[in-house]
Amino acid sequence: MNKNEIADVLTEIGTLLELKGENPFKTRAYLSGARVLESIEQEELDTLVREERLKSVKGIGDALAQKIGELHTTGRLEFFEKLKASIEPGLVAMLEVPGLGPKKIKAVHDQLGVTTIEGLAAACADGRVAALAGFGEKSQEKILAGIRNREAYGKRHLWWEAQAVAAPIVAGLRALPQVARAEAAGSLRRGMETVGDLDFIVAATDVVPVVEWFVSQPGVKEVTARGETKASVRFESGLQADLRLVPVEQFAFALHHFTGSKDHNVQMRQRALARGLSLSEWGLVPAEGDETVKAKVQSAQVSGLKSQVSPPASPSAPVASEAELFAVLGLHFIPPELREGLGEIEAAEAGELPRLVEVGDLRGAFHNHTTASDGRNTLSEMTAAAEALGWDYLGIADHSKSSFQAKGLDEERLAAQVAEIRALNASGRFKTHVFAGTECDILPDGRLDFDDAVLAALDYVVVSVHNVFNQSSADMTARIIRAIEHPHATMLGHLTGRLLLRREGYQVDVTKIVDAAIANGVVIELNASPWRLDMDWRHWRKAAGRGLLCAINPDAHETAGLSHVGAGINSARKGWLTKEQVLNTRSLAAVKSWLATGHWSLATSH
Ligand code: DGT
Ligand code: CA
Ligand code: CA
Ligand code: ZN
Repeated sequence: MNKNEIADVLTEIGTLLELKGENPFKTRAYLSGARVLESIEQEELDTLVREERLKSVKGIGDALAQKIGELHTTGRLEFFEKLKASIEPGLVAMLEVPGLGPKKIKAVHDQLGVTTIEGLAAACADGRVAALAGFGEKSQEKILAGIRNREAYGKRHLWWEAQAVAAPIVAGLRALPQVARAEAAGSLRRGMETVGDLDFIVAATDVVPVVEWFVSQPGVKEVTARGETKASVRFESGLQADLRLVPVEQFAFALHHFTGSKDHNVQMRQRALARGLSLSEWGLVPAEGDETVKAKVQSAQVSGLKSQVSPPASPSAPVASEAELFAVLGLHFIPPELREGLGEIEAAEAGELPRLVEVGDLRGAFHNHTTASDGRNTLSEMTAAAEALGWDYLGIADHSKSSFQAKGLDEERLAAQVAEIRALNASGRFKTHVFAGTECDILPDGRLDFDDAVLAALDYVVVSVHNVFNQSSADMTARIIRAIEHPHATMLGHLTGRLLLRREGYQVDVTKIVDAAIANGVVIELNASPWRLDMDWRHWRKAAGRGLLCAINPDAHETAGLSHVGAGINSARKGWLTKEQVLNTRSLAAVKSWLATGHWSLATSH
């Protein structure tokens, strides 16, 4: 295990011990152990473990050193496994409810005997929670609202997490000898920010072994359907997956149909009908006589499946790929990300589809954190990771002083970091150039967290809202616009502050903010963190069409987080963005000159 994974385990141990009511000194030792690990470099940790010198580190005692060593070497910890097994799963699940920490969970458990989220909801509903010391009406309301949100949000999953489940399944399916083609379809393939369920489409010569393989994947908790052309499973995470098996000549039609979206499919079918053709998941046949409908009547009873629909009797136009399917209907290939029924068919007909930005176009990114604020890897670790990705530049934008909970840097620490970055660049240690920036808090009145002279010493400035979210839309919009108008603002971070499936963003007037950004030559970031994807893809096409420049920023808090740009690319593509509309596709030289002059003059050129 690497140091961040070990730190995660230690943090979880601390939380679980607190849940059990252990001595606070003991629980705190794990949490501070986690912080210590985050602040040293991976190589240093490797050496300390190898030379058995972990105990010599301040804040790491005998017991902790032994556990870190075990995790580092084996990736497992018996103590942790036993601890997890000793706690009711319902209590652990409660940790996900906003407004509930380990102390409060222990209180409701000990005093009300509540062991499940359902039990907790009932205790809130009849007022027993409010009556407990340290709770009250307000806190009871918040817990109940948190439980309801969790139910609503629990039905969907982050694209990033769904992709991590889907990728090995697609690879595994393709490796089966009976499988000719396999693809993940649905919202996952369209790059939606959240995914309801997974949809796999497989062309196979022999279906039984494929279904067998699919339902016995690790993490499958329940097989909800199993037939000759379809199987469905539910994973432990709650995520569900459908597998559909088709003959190879139907593959392109099935893949297109189950990729969706529904709106796109409806428009495609209308287009086919206008040409006298009927398009379905099985094929493309003459519309007259409508074989498709007749065929639907015969339904096979297969165990676990409600009904089974057969393909049409008359042969479909042979179509070997989606590209051919689009071509038959007089369209250029429409990338899955654009298939939302938002004008992509018209653009494909006119030959006006954009050449969408790709991960390989990115040459760096601007908004990233280090251990100086709330990141978990040091400046040199982050730079090494950027270099390994082949990036020409990496922007470091740690938090500013008002974000004290994130160890925001004050003027003095910021100056030291800038000096460190300049020295690192001068040393020639890495091929990747590091830009010195800040993620500067936008104060409640729209002023920035640093004085002009401090900001002027930096290569660039990301401005973001991190507190006082409850302003009116008008006040929040004015606050953000004031920051955008600041002469030192380079880009706006996470426009709405939303956390997908966890927290709605604050209310803002997006159009007004986009206008202000364009007028001031300020970039708006597409925050690529899989939890954010903010500004939302639905705004980008129009905004970029009016001249707004985008930066796809991973907001990485550790080296692994740099790869989150992949999630940002999905959203950028859904927003019809091209390489030219994304600042961090430009060369180092172009970005340097843009930062030095460009965005100031852009304003006057409009
Ligand atoms: P999700 O799973 O909620 O994130 O969204 P999707 O888009 O993956 O939806 P899903 O899994 O229900 O179905 C996959 C695709 O199959 C969907 O995007 C379009 C197609 N599809 C499913 N049901 C219908 C339907 O009733 N009409 C049409 N036209 N297409 C459908
Ligand atoms: Ca789906
Ligand atoms: Ca589905
Ligand atoms: Zn931020």
